[in-house]
Amino acid sequence: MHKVQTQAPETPGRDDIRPLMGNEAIARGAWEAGVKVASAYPGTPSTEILESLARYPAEEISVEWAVNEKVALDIAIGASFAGVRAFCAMKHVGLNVAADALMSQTYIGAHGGLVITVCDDPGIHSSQNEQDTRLFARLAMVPCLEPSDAQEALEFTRLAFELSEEFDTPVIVRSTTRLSHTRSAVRVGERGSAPRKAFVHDPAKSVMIPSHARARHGRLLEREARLRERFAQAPFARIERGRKDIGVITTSVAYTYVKEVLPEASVLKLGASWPLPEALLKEFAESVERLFVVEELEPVIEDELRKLGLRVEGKVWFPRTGELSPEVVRDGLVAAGVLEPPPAEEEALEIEPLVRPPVLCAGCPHMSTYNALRYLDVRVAGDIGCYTLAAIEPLRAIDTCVSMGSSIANAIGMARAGTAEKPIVATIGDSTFLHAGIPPLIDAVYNDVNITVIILDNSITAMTGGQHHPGTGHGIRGNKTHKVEYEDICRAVGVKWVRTVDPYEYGTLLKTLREAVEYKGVAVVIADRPCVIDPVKITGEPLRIDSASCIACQACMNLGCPALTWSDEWHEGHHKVKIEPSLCIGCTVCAQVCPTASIQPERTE
Ligand SMILES: Cc1ncc(C[n+]2csc(CCOP(=O)(O)OP(=O)(O)O)c2C)c(N)n1
Repeated sequence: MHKVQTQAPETPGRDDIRPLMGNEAIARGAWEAGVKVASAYPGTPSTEILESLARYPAEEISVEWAVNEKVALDIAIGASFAGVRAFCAMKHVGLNVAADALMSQTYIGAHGGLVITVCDDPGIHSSQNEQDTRLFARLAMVPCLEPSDAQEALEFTRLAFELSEEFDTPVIVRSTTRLSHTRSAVRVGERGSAPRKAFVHDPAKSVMIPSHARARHGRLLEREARLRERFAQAPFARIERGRKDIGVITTSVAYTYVKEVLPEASVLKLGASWPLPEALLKEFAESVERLFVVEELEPVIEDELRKLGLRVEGKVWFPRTGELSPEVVRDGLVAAGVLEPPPAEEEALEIEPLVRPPVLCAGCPHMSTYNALRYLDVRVAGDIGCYTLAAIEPLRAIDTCVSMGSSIANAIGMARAGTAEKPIVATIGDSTFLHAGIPPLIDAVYNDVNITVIILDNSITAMTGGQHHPGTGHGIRGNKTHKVEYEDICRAVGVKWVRTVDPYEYGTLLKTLREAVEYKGVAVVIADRPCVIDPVKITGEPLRIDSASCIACQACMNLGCPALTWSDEWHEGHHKVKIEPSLCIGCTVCAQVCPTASIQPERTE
């Protein structure tokens, strides 16, 4: 009988089966592989991987949040040079940040096993795009493993370390939101003891100057050829013979959809999507009459098959954007004439879930800053974090948002364009500022640009669920560590005008922001107030609105606080407002913007 556990014991038995999320399984696989150093920067859907690894004993594994993904990868690379197994995790766009290191390290290879888990987000559940990491793997000529469920996520991660050492290469394990966040039964194993190797002084391999790099490029091609052969073997390739007239090549979670929708087809399940086992692809293609490829996002496998001169049907039936699902795969196969359309009454039963629009939390300290910016009528270059929600109703206070850390340099560009009809402000969260905001701040000072930068310091990485960063003074295991001071950083890079304000003090905030935008040069305002999910949050009395004196001006509503809702009462044709006491945290910002002093603590009644 298999044991099903909800809590992870430290020493698992042989038949130890646990309900693990894909991300927990990846962490488990890395731990079982004997990984010694793990680093990551949070990003949905990858964040829980490092959080899970941090639950293993500190004596076994060093687990730390890095300041950004490039730093995370470089730390893992350093540990690999030093001869231990090293791991880093990131979301797909994190690989853009880490790409520079990856593109060189692929030439260098791996001494201690070097594994990078990258979690893609097809369907854009919580990202700025839905790029396909498999294309990156191909560009970097780095093997890319694609588990289809949590069990494979564990096993492939463990195997990735072996591949990395055997083939002298970094290895990417690609997950997706669906896999990372789905929980299923996973058989776990013991922690293996990976050998620690001595540092090898080999500049021709480890120092990428042109003469060394030229020689290494050729080695990559040899490595690619050897990997192709390996990826034709189990567990990276499996043929499941079925109908001869229909064959499907598939990978990752798409495999499970194919099995659900078309269980009778012949299937070639690939566990690695780069480099592809050409001979096996050909052999399978020739063994079936009609060949389909079902893959999420880009036609990576399909293009490879075409290059081999094979007839294949893929993106003509299955979308290149968004997430696949059994329904989407079935629709494609219906359109292709392989399946009959489902009976009409079955379709009538399909219920579309109601999508709840995202909102800032009640009492979120970002609200007052954006409310004040709207009042000041400025051009706002935004950035990525919870505060990006200020772009939508009712705040509508952000004009642009590109990628993490873009805001300050975007503001510089707007100022340099010379067409600004309004003062230019960049808003950036504390984690984002540390991630990629410091170089553009240096640039703004260096080039003497006239912009205001607002650092929204809520002492947490809120967007991804509340992780520590160098500005919180704590590490991933809750350990106390050095806390970065933003004022010191700003002054150190030459900013002359720096002020810190509490965004819950609306009057002071507004006055400070006005002074900042009037200042000629780089002005920095640090809006310092812990996030409402932070343990040191404010817990004031909930407020209430005195309906008799409320004149329905709705100034409080412009804050976008979800604790404020419409009341059933009216004033001169306009809705009055009420406060939901179970949501209100008593921040008092709404009371401060109320012109009739109608908002008071609940207890005064
Ligand atoms: C390159 C990259 N890495 C990670 C993420 C995921 N992510 C989005 S915003 C964010 C940080 C948010 O923290 P902060 O700037 O402090 O703002 P807050 O959400 O706390 O308001 C992260 C990690 C991303 N979108 N892009």
